[in-house]
This record gives sequence, structure tokens and C-alpha cells, in this order.
Amino acid sequence: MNSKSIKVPSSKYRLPKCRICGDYDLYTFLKLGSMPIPNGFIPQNDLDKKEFFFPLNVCVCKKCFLVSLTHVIPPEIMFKNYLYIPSTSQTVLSHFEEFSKSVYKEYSLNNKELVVDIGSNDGTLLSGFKKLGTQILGVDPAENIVKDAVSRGIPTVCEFFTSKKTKFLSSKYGKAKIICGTNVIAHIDDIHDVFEGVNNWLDDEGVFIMEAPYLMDLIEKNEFDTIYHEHLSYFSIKPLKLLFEKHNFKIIDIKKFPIHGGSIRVFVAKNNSHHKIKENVANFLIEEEAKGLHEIATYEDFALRVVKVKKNLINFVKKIRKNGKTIAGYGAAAKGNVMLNSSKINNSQIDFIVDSIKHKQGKYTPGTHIKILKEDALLKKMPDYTIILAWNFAQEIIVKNQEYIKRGGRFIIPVPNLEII
Ligand code: DWN
Repeated sequence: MNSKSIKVPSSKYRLPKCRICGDYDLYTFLKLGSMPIPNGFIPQNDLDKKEFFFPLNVCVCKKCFLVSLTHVIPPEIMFKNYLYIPSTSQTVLSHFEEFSKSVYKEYSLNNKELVVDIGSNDGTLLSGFKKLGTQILGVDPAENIVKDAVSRGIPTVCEFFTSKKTKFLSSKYGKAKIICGTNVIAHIDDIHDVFEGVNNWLDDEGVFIMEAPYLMDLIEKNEFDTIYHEHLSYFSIKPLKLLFEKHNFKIIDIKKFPIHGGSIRVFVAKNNSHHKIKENVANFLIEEEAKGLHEIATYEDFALRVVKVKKNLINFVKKIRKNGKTIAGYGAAAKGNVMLNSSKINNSQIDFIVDSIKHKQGKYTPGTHIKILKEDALLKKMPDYTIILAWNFAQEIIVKNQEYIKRGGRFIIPVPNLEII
């Protein structure tokens, strides 16, 4: 940590009990250390300002097996001025296009029906529904991004999604046939309030569709760097089923996707709706039981593997630096900041990170203070090695950087195990 970093005491923001079942028996199985918020990129002239470090530890509820962060940082600190936008990657754009087309078809939507997106960000997902002709409305608290979404024709309410707000929004815009929440439900602490709000706003025959990184993939593929302060919960079906049942919802379908290291798309309807429960729902619960997601030993083994993955990366970086080689990073991702801060790899080992997002370029990574440059810096500076910090887009990144490889550059993928391309 640099001299200006302030460690927030671990007694602050502590999660008191499981946010789904309310049980107090939470078992902390992994401590990644204190680190800055993952999207807290620093403008050059703020580099000598104080930087706050928060504990990043993760626990499992011994009753419902929800995995959560032990500390909940106030959302205003992380989401009022937000730097992540999903539309920077072709992988995400095609993923969300498939989402809107398949949902439109599956639930025979028409141009009178309303699709609401919780945490709509820059409107990437809603723009697909708009093209298909449905009514759309985004709800997102990030003032900077909402302005941009509205200017691109995505009607968006700049608010946090709360049950209180939905009463007003539902009366103003009418009942929603579809309410989506992709990579956002895991970011919300008062998760029961979210589903009270979904209940208020969703049509009786409507469907709520959430998408989130899947805990099974996180554990099986050592994706420890997807554990960060924005992600309060790490979902599997068992605790989600309990959550939905508490709000008179039923899971009617579940689909798996490779995006973001492995995600689940969970389809939920009101108990008294006509939607049938598909067979595959039960299979997910059986598989989670069989793969040990409901045993503490699974989480302890995962924690041991994380130590190994980090050690391999640290030793590799040390070795190539000792041989006088240069290293850069690709993708100033939130996960990349966890990888670097938890491995204590910083600007003394990594010369720069390239990134396609304009408002990240020219800034510095939180905690490690590595400068972020435009992607074309890779060929200009030709570092010997480049760690793909946004490994969830490794394929897309490698395909578009063949010239770097042709000139002898080597890509490194840090998880599930260190791999040199
Ligand atoms: O839940 C979240 C996940 C979905 O995305 C958010 N809370 C935060 C965010 O996590 P992240 O920052 O790790 O997101 P990404 O999208 O994995 O970050 C990728 C980074 O890589 C972006 O900054 C863009 C950059 N990138 C690039 O420079 N060139 C990405 C691609 C595909 C590229 O070709």
C-alpha cells in the first residue's frame, strides 16, 4: 500500500448475518486483504490523494450456503460515478443481443409490453429490446452513465432500484412484462427489498430474469479475482431458490453461459402465474449438492488453490523481471485490480495497462497506480509479456492482437492456472 492509503477498520461495514436466510453462522474461508474499490481508477492529479482500503474477505452461510463478502461498502461510494460500461466488448454485445432476442421469442413479447432493466448502465441490453419493438425503461444510479444512455434514446430513471421507488414507477409506467437484472443483483445488499420491488412492478404473468456469475464456475475455475467489493453475493441456485420462495416466486428456467467466466441466467415468475417449472431447474440443485457446494471443505480447498494461483503469478512476474523482461497488462478490469492488489503486483513490475474504455485511459489503477493507456500502446511499446487481466475476454483480445504475438509478444492468462500463450 502506498503512503497515502487508509485502511478502513474491519469492524466497519461488517455484514451482520446472511442477507438471504438471516442466519448468523457465516464461515469466512478466504481473506484477500485490504484493497481499494475495484473500479476506483485515479486521475493523474489525484494520485497523491488519500486512498481508502477496505477488507476483501468472503464467507459462506452454513445454513443456505449463500457466499457473500464479509463487508458491505456503501453503494454511493461505488456506484454514483461508475466507470464500467458493458458495451466495450463484442463478446458482451453479442451476449446481450442473444438475451433480448431469445427472451422476446420465448415470452412472445409485443410492442405494448414494458421491459425494465435494473442497473441498466449504458442501455446495452435495453437497446436490443428497443430494436425488437418493446417498450423499455432503465433504472440505474450512475449519473454519468445515465446521461449518456438517455442521450442515446434509452429512457432511464437515475435511481437505485428500491421497493419504494417501484410503487411510483409502476403507477407511472404500468406493469412490466419482463424485469431484467444482469450483473447487478449480486451488487445489492438489501436483496429482499429488490424482490419486494420486483413484486410491485412485475405483471402477474410477467417474468423476472437475473444473470450473475455462477459460484460453481468461480470455485471450479479458481476465479478468485471476480471476488471484489462490488459483488456482495456469489450465487448458486440453492440460496436463490430460498430467496425467491420468500417472495412467492418460483424459478421456471435456468440457462448457463460462458460470459464473465461462467454465468447463470435465472428465470423467475410469480407462484400463481401460469408459467411451468422446467426440468433442468432440479438438475442444477442436484449438481450443486454432488459437487460439494453445500460442504465447508469445498470452500477451504478453493482458498488453498487461490494461494497457489497467486503464488505462481507472483513468482513468474519476479522471474521475468529478474531476467530484465518487460510486462504490461491488458484490460483495466475490476477483477484485474483484485488480481494485482491481492498479489501485491504494482507499477514497479507492470509498466502500463492498455484498455479500450476512453474514460479509463490516462487514469491509474487503484492501489497499484499503473498507468492506463490506449490499446495501440501495446504495439508501440512491445512489452515482452502482457498479462490478460480481463481474461474473460481473452479470446477476443488474442484474436485482435495477432500482430503483437507475431512480433514476439507473449500473452499470460492468470486463471484458472497460469498459462503463457
Ligand atoms: O459485474 C461486473 C462485471 C460484469 O464487469 C461489474 N461489476 C464490473 C465489471 O467487471 P470488470 O471491470 O472486470 O469488467 P470487464 O468488462 O471484464 O472489464 C474488461 C475491461 O477490459 C474493460 O475495461 C474493457 C477492457 N477491454 C479492452 O481493453 N479491450 C475489453 C476488451 C474485450 C478489449 O478488447
